Amino acid sequence: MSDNEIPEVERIKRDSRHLRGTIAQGLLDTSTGGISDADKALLKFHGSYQQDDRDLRDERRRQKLEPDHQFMVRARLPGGVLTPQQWLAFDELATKYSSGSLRITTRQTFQLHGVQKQNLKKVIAGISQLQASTIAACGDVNRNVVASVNPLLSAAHAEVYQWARRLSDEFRPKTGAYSEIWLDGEPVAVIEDEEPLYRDVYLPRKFKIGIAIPPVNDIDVFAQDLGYVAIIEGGQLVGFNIAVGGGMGAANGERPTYPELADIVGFVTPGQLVEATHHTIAIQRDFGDRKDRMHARFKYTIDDRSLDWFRQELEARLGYKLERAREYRFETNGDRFGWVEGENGRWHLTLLIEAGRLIDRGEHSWLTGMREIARIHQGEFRLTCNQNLIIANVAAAERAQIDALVAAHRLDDYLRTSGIRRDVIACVALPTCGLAMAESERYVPVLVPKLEAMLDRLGLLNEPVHLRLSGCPNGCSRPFLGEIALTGRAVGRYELRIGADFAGERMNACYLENADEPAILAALEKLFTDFAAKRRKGEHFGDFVARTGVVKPPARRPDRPAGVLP
Ligand code: SRM
Ligand code: SF4
Repeated sequence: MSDNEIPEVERIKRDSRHLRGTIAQGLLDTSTGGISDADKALLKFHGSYQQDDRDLRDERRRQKLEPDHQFMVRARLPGGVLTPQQWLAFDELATKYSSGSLRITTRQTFQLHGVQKQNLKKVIAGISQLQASTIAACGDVNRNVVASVNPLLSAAHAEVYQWARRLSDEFRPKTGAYSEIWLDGEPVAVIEDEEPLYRDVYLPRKFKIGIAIPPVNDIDVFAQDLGYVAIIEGGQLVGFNIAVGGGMGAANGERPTYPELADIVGFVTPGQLVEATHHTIAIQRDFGDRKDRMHARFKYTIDDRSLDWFRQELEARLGYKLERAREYRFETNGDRFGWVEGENGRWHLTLLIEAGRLIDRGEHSWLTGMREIARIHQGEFRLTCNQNLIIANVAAAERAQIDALVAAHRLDDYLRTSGIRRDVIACVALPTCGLAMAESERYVPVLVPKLEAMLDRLGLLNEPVHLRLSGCPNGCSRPFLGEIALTGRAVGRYELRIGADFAGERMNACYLENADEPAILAALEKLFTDFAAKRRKGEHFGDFVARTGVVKPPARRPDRPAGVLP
């Protein structure tokens, strides 16, 4: 391909000497708070985005100042697990160098926002000293591998977590650029096979892997490029069903892009997992669209060629046929709150963290509270893909002490919450996200009380309903899997979507386009009223609106005619 045919990002990757670019020099330039455009693209592979505070953008422009450049730093925490020592160190980095919060993401890791350029190296090096990393937390590579955090921990759950770690380590970039730039590693000559899997141009687009353990689909396994459904028989992990080609992003571009759920193509044993993953990533490396980034996700590679093509290509590379997928059943894609006892008699407490934002605000001293808990806690912490938090592995005798701290810092919202508040997921959006068209995280405390009042009037206050908010259609809160979802279109305007199921196996459909709050509330009031009056026993809201034909949720791949978008 000539340079004219490929997007700028492909050229930047190719010419970057395995992600080095001029990042190290750019960090030393004190004349600006930002870095060059090429380095911005490469920095993502190191786990950071250059952003600016959009609340201040217009005012700074008026004052002829450069934007308020700052950096978001995302950690790579496979399976979302961290120790109390790591917690305390993240807390210290956030308090010293960021805008004062730790943000749990929808891929069960931490983001720090508002880091100034002069502190970026301290933060990334600081995270690396914690036996953690930021490498490939963003960028066109395999990202943080997510895994179910079902607090009903068992030996099989622990094994699944180890596989998530193994995949995360195996498929992280191997370039020496990371240690040279952030850890003062000795520069080494760039060698040809520095990246045996990713080579010099990495993947065409981001690639996401997750492992779910039925019956809890808390990672939304079908939203992953490559999802594994763990199959546990008689308490033993026997293998994984492979689901390929999921993704949530949808944007208005020259070519339509759309959300898509992954489809199951077979089964692998634990011993075959790494090899199957390697070849799947390599297939996307070799066949993904490198001319059009809007069409470069793995879901489009599969849609363009078919699931059968993928299965045959994978089997040819593996040298054996995939086994047939095994039976499984998901019941929910939400989290389970409160204390749960594990198989070995240890306890796990899941806390509700609104939009994943750990901050001291109003009566909630969440950052301080978690610091105090981390100082005494002997087990570990687990971050969930629903932006919540588990204090895991607690001895029965230590529960009371943890409960007291949880109550003292008002971390116990899970005890008082409504059914709709319990399962809200909201992406970051304004003011840091450069792509946000509308509020999301900051809209939760405005919108949810209005919905609660409405549900209360109808006797539905405790009814669990999965609500997801996104500031744009990129889908970072996986909104297309919300029983109710709002995706931002413009300031104060959203697409209202309804009709996903309760377990992350069916997407929703558009009910209202470009709607403002009064229109959204009026529509939901009517739908909730019908739901209260006409639902079947135990029926969830999403299933009700799909069954009664209020919306027609999209068909999944094998049942959909070729070329028809979901
Ligand atoms: Fe995302 C881009 C935040 C999970 C799909 N996402 C962004 C950026 C980096 C904006 C940008 O490119 O400038 C956002 C930074 C906002 C900020 O200020 O922090 C951003 N995404 C997030 C997080 C923090 C949302 C959250 O509130 O938790 C999540 C971080 C996850 C992590 O730890 O790695 C996050 N993003 C997701 C998910 C959910 C998931 O992976 O389970 C999706 C949908 C699944 C998928 O990938 O298809 C998602 N983010 C996107 C997309 C659309 C990709 C596409 O295929 O079209 C973009 C835009 C892009 O890549 O061009 C995007
Ligand atoms: Fe930003 Fe859109 Fe992702 Fe929300 S969904 S964080 S607004 S890119």
